[in-house]
Amino acid sequence: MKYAFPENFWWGSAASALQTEGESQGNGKGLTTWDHWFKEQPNRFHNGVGPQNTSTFYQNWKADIQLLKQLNHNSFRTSISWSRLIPEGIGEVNPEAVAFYNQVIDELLAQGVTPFMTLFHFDMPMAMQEIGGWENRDVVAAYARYAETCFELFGDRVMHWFTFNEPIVPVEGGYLYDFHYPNVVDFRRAATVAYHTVLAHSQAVRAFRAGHFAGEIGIVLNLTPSYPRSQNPADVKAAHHADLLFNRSFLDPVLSGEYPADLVALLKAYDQLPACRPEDSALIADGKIDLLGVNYYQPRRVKARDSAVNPLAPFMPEWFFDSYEMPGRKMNPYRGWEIYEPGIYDILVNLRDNYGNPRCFISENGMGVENEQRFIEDGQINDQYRIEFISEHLKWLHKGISEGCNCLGYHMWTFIDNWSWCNAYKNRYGFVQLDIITQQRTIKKSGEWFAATSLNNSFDI
Ligand code: BGP
Repeated sequence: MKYAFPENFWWGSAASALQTEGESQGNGKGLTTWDHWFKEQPNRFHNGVGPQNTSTFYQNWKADIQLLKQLNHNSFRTSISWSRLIPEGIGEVNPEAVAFYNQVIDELLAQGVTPFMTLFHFDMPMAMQEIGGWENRDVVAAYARYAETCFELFGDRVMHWFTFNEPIVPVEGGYLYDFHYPNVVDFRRAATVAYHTVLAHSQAVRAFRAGHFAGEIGIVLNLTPSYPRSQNPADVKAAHHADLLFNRSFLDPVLSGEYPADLVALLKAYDQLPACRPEDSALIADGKIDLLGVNYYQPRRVKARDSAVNPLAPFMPEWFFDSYEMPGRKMNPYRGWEIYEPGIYDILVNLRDNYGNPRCFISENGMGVENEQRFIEDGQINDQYRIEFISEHLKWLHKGISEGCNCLGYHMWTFIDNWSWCNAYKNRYGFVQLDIITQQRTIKKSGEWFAATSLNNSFDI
C-alpha cells in the first residue's frame, strides 16, 4: 500500500545545541548547568562522557549540513545555545556565537533546508542557575531579552521559532525525579519552575509579536497520552490526573491561553499553587502559539493507586496514580520505553477535537538502540527495526491527516548519533552513524529509507 503525504510536508530531523555542538567551554561560550554538573559528578554520565565531547557540529557544521541534504531533509530543527550567545545569560552578546549561528542558518538556507530554531533545549546558563534558575522571575525577564536578541539577529531568515523544547522535562528532571541539575525533589518548587517557564514562553511570544518579526512562533511539547488500565472510574480518574499534570500543564496555556481550571483547583486543594501576580493572566493569554511541535516517544499507562497515600509523605504526582505495566506491551528494551504507534494518532485527534485543530507537526519521534555495530553489513548499519519504527508511526500519522488533523510534517530524533544527556552515547538514535573516536559519519539504512520517503513524499509498504 502507498502512503502519500500532503504537498510541502516537512521531512527532517531534530537536534539541539548542547547535544551536537561540542566546544562547550570555548569560543566565548559561558557554562551551562550541564558543564557544571558534569564537573561535579562525572559518574552520573554514561562512561563519564560529558557535554564537551558531543558530535562536533561547531567545527563540522558545513559537512553535516551536506549530510542533511543527502538525507533529502527539507527542514531541520536545532537550538541556539543561550550561554554561547550571551555567556552570562544577560548582558553582552558573544560575537563568535553570532558568526557561528549566522553561518549555520545561511548554509541551511543555501542547501534548501528550512531552519527551525529552538531557543531553549534544556541548557540553562550556569550564571542564571546561580541566581535561582527558573525559580527566579528575573531569569524569566533575562530569557525574554535573550529571545528578543535572537529574533533581532536571525529573525530575517529564521521563520519557525520555538520558545522551548519539552519544558516539562527540566521540571521533572531538575525538581521531581533527579535526572537533571539541580537535582531537587520538591513538588512546590517544581510547580514554580513550570509556571515561570510558561511565563517565559509568553514573554518571548509577546516580544516576537511586538517586534513584528516575520514567520511564526511556537513551542515543542513532549505529549504522553495517558491510558487508564481499564474503564473503571478510579483508573480513568488516575489517567485524567496524569494528563493534567504532565500534558495539559503546558498544552492548555499555550493553545488556549489559560490553565485548566481543574489543574488550578487541584494545586490549590493541596496547597501547591505557585505565587502569581495579577498581570500574569494577561501575559499567559498572550502566549498563544502559531505552531505546535509534538515530540512523541511513548505513552503513559496508569491505574488507580493500590494503596492509600501517606499524608505525611511529600506531595508528588504519584499521589494520584500508579504506573501500570500493561501485559504484552511492545518495548524498546534499550531505553525502557514502550513503543505504541497509535499514540501519535490519538495525540493528533485530541488536538483536532479538543483544541481547535492547531497547526502542528511531529517534531521528534525516535528509537534509541545500544551497540548498533552488531548490525553492520557491508560497512553500513542495517537498522531495519528503525525503518519499521518510523513507517509504523507514519502510517498512524497518515491516518490522522486523512481524517482532517492539521499535521504539517514529521521530524525524527535525530540526524546523527548524538550525545544524550546523562546517557551520553549509550543509545544511538541517528540516521547517520557516528564513530566517536574518529568522528566519521556513515549513513545508516534508515537514513537511505528516509531520504527516499522524503524525496517521493510517500512510501510503499
Ligand atoms: C527528548 C529530547 C532530546 C533527546 C530525546 C531522546 O526528550 O528532546 O533532547 O535526547 O528525548 O531521549 P534520550 O536522549 O534521553 O534517550
